[in-house]
Amino acid sequence: MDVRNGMGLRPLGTSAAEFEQDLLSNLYYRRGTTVESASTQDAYETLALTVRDRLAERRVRTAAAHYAANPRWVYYLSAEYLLGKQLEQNMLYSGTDRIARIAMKQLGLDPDEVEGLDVEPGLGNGGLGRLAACLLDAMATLDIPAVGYGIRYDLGIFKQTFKNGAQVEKPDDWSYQGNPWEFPAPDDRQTVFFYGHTERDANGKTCWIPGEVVLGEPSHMLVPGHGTDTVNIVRLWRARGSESSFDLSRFSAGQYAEAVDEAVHAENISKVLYPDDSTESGRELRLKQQYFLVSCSLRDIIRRFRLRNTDWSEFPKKTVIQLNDTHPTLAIPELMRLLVDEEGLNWDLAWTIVRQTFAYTCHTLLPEALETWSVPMFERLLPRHLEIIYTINEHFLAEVREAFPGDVDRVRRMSLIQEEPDRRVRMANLAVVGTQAVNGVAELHSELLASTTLRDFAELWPAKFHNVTNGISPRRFIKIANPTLSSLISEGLGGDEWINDLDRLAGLEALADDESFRSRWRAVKQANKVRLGLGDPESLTDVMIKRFHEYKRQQLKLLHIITMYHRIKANPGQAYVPRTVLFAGKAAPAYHAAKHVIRLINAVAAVIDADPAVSPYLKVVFPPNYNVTLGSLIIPAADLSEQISMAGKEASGTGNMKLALNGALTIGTLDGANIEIRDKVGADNFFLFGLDTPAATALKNNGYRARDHYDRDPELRHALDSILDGKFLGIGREVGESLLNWDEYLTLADYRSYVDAQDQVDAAWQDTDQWTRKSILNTARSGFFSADRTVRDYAAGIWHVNPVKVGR
Ligand code: 7GP
Repeated sequence: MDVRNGMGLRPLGTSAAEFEQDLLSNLYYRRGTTVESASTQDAYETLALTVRDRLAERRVRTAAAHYAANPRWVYYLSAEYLLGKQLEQNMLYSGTDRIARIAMKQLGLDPDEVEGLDVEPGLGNGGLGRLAACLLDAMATLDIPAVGYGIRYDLGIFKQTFKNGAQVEKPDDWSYQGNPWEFPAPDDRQTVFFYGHTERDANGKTCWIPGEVVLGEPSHMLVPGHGTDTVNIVRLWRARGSESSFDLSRFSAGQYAEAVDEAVHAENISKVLYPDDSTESGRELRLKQQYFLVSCSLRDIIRRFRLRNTDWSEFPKKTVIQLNDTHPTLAIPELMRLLVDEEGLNWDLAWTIVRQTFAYTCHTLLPEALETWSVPMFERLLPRHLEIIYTINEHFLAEVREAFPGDVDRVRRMSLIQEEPDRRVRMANLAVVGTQAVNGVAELHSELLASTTLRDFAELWPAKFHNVTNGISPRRFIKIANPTLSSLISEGLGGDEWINDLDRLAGLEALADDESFRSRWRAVKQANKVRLGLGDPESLTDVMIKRFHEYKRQQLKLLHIITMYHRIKANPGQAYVPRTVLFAGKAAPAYHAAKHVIRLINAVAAVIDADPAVSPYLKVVFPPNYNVTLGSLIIPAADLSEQISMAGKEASGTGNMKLALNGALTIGTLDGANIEIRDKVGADNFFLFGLDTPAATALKNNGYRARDHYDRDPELRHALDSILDGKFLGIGREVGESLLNWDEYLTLADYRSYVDAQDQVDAAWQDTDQWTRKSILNTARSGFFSADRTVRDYAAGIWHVNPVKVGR
């Protein structure tokens, strides 16, 4: 079914000459200029539109095929998406990468300069946001009918800069030049209510009389599949004041600020992404954002359902809504409200529908990262939702009491409402109660969720708990990020089918013992280091790229660096394995402990750099503003991947997968997906160190004293003392004190084991052939970590959805 032809449109050409014609025509009609007078920005926007046109055609066909199939849909609700730059990906997926470059050159444009203007929309913080993007990519690639819903933040994750080595945040006005990838859909705008009170009418029906009205305006970006015609969408909502929010009379009276007060207030909802990762911010505006996302998205989901269906009992058969952590959990009481208050369904039927519709993914184990909202604030903002949550809680606690008679403490722990020390709504509890499936994101994480964080719930409903180990997009994180390695792999495997079938990488195992293949593998790695701008390509590139958080233990890596520094200072004449340690990552602006670590890293880097006895062997670099774009440059250049969190704290990690896939060897603890990576790549090809979860838990329970390790280990003492004595430009005393006196994450307990493992890394590095062999085996055995496998697991175990093929 060619929808385009059916509409009398000419098909877009697939030759460079036709692409060139379309570029010229878009430049003329959409930018109103010509090649002679076009700015680079004009050229970029035009290129983006010309590529987008090719995908728009597939999008139209996809929508038609989905409409005809009336399938079960996956709706992915996420407060965050880290989509990465769109241009290169969309050129690859639309098959225009080659012709687009030829066409640009024909027109006298510099493709690199033009493509350089593409901007990364930083609408997320870290792992959770990037996972959402990888899952959307895989869903489209696997032809699963899906829509991602999110918020179109005006300002994305802050831009990180360094001033005197300290993190300084700058706003990220990512779309101030516009965003050519976006399709506005003003017709589908929604009305969202806040505040007010509830009333009961004569029939006992409840209604909510809101106190504030805000509009949600959607736009969407295309989410193409790779090697298929499916193009799904991610729909993002932007808050607007309602028509009445502009006060003309005040404006006429010269009260300009007051005149737009209400509109500004409304628009603030989608103004900025909360720059938190695993810590709760506790601000009313954040709760407002969450409800805004949920309210707009649910109304849109229902609008879409009604296009083909009438009967509410069909709703869960046609709809699965995946909650990306607890941020969109208000969808549960909101759907209850829509069904009971607005649609007139009885409570029990509505509750059955709701529970069957939702599923919840948890991304953390840190208790402080489990969201709760103060009851008085919640009640002010969402009075009807609080009533609904109370009713859900009543029914639910009755169920608990029946299952565990007399267990008052259990009831207190499981309640949706925390009573002490203050009354708060527990979003994770609500998410478990209101869904049909709950999953963790790696095997260990899912086990720990069921045995610790969510234990009471797993005891009540064991069958509800699942594991779905995270995965990453092979398109973005090897094919696009590492083109030279991808070509070498395709050559080695005799084709590029591996990109959509990552288990085929296993075919590389046979080549790990081939000397000429190994030397080409090494040459690619070295070229990637040069591309990144690292000085000596022979130097071991040791990378730690992730958000700054104490549990991830950048401070442990730092202690190792200081130890290397001291060893070289003590024995300057010896031959050391040259290392370049690369850190990248942001700290939440209010997370002072993490910011102190950043500052100390920069100070240590400067001291080492200024020391000619050490700098030939050791270099510490810390490029600012880690994001998907920078990650895609660093990952292909890495030899060693640092995954050194305290065991039992990292839910999964996904950077660990990206690095292993690109041939970096991991040094890591038995935490998150590290365990599965080690199982797959083999213990010989992984540097293991540190306490495991049971040992770490036992140590903490038995009264851990960091100082004992300091007293016992002279190298550790030397490293810590140098921090405490201010040897690094006087920076970092807070870091040293906190490690010595408290050390929440057992850094000192794992120090010796870590440093010893790093010595093994040095030894292994000196056998170049063996190292390269291990590197190849890491890639060959990483197929499991494709997001395609992750999506298949969700589809089979939780979503029960089937692909819909888009016809030509
Ligand atoms: C992260 C986890 O820390 C990381 O281990 C995991 O790989 C990733 O999610 C994807 O599942 N969590 C977040 O980014 C986050 O913001 C808040 O968690 C609950």
